Amino acid sequence: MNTMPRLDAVDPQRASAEDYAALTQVLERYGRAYYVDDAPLVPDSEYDRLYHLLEDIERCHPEWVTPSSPTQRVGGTAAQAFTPVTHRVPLMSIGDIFSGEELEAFSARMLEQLGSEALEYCAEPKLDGLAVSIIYENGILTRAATRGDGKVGEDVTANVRTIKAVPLKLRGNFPQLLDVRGEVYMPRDGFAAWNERARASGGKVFVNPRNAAAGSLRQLNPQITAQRPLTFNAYYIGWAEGAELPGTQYDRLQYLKSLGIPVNPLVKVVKGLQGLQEYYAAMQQQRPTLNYDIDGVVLKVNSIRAQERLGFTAKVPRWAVAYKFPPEEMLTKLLAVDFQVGRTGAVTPVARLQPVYVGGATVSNATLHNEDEIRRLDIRIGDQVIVRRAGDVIPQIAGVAVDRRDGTEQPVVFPTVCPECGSAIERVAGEAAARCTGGLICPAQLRQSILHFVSRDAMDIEGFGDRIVEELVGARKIHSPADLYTLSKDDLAVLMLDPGTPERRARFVGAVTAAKLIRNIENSRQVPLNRFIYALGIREVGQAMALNLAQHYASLNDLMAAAPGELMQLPDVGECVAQHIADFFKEPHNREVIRRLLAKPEEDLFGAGIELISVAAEYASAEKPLEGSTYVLTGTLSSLKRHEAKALLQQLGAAVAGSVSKKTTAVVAGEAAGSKLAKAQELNIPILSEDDLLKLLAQYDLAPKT
Ligand code: 5U1
Repeated sequence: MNTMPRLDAVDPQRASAEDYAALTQVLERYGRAYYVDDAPLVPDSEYDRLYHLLEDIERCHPEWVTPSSPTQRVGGTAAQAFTPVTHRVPLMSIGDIFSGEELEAFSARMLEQLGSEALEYCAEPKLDGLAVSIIYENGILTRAATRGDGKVGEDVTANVRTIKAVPLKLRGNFPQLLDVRGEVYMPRDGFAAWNERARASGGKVFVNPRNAAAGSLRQLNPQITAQRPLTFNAYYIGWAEGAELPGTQYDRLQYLKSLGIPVNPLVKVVKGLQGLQEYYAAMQQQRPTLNYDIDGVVLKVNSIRAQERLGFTAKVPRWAVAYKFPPEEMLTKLLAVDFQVGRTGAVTPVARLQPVYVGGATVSNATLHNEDEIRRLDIRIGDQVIVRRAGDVIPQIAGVAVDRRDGTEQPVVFPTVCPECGSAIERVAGEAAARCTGGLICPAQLRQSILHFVSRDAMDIEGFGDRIVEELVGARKIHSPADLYTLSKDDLAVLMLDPGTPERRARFVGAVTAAKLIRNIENSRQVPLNRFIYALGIREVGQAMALNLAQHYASLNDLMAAAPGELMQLPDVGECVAQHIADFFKEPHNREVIRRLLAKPEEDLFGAGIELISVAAEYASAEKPLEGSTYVLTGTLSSLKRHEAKALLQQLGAAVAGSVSKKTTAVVAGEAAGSKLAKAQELNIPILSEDDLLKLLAQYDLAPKT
């Protein structure tokens, strides 16, 4: 079964000819899968690692190297289905570097050979797409070709013509003949939307935007390519006739822009080693906020005269390097799959991984979402899996390196009973999630319900984190959210007196903390109806739905008495959510918890004494001056909480969305705003500061009092 040699263990100096041949074959297979089939078997980082191992072996044994070695060609071979195109000037690849030391060596090399001319560089983001050459004759696009092996590529003219970012006709002072090189790529939002649709319709789901771009460009039917959200950035002039070109790389890019050809806006001229280092750091920081994947920066000597003096090696220019970021995808071993039970009983499989450094953090867990995802990935315990982590995004398993299997891998068995309470696990037809049927007798569901109840957008009771809630549920001090309100300092003191093992000691609650917790609980007793409804954790009732319900019903009793048919008369209430709401309030246990939450302590020993503030009257009478507009909130606001800002905007009739699109009226950006702010800038959507928002609210007497 296992055709792989122990490649992890190969020492280049001791490698046998057999190891070398096997490694060559593996790289050829991976290369074909990547370049020709657009279906990579391993992450790029793994390919790079094996490629560098092959280079090391070849340095020790030059006598083994043949012209067909993967190191002896620039890219992949041209596919048969497209007409081959011989590039007039080869499409070069570019030398990679991975460390600060290699950058210093590059800068020192340039300084040594060019003196002061080497001080100025054109620094560019390295887009993770597909390199193409596009030819314009007398300003008209006449041919586009992929890189192929650098000398011969594939004619993809019909497909490239469908990319709206690529002009079919140049404007301005264009040369008679222009061969422009650049990257075709798929923006992240387009990629996400494409995959979402593909998942829903059972179509082809792409592994990453690069693959999506490559797969789309290599469609034989240009009508299919036209439907894919591809775009293009130029980065080099390969050849030009009949025009005097500017003397620097940066000015040439600006010249291309003047012809109507898109160039990346983050391109910049920087000075010296420090400038190169700062640019790399800035791009690394910006990387998660961009709407496209970049895998490093390209650093080019800016002066074309200096570039010409340095020339090329057999494979790459001497005047440029690609300084790559740490990989966002890595291979690691799947050690086990655990099953976590959430607030509504949904059972989520979680992959336990051999810790691996990826996307700037060590990852040892990744969600597997649900049973269907396990089937889709055909993942097995013991597999080498591709872990992907980009920016702050939760790590995902992007795929399995199937060819690494040796037959010892074990299938993942989805449990039929809850791992926490032993109740049956059920899967409702048409739903992706499997659910534990234990309700609040299940400690996992109880813990999650309590955490939801105390959370910021619900009852906002500070200080009840995972650990304390786990202790209280484990010690049977809490059986429902109502029990929070009858907790005494003594209940918390039990935890103080019994710290137990060193692990439990970390959960020790001090006297001051205990007093603070009790105070926080007391302070939560007065709450707007919408937040209380949200806190109950009814399935599919998020903050917006809770507000919708609270605006309509003057009291909780009215809502509790509503039948599904009545609920469905409200805006945005569908059959499913109406049924969930009615089911929730019909359940005797839930009715009892609500009764206790609202009972006055002086009348009921176990009453929590929560007072609900009706919002219906206030909302019903208010004018809706922002009706029809959509706002997006991002970053941290200092004078009011995000949910408060949201509720106030909604009160004025605005919709508040979670993501930025062309339909967004404005984005309110607080401290440390990230990708939503970047997207707004890209789409030219007005951006409001916190101050602007307060001024807007103040116009309607809604600004919070300070
Ligand atoms: N941004 C950028 N990417 N990229 C890739 N510039 C750039 N230049 C390249 C390549 C292969 O090659 C030139 C140095 C010829």
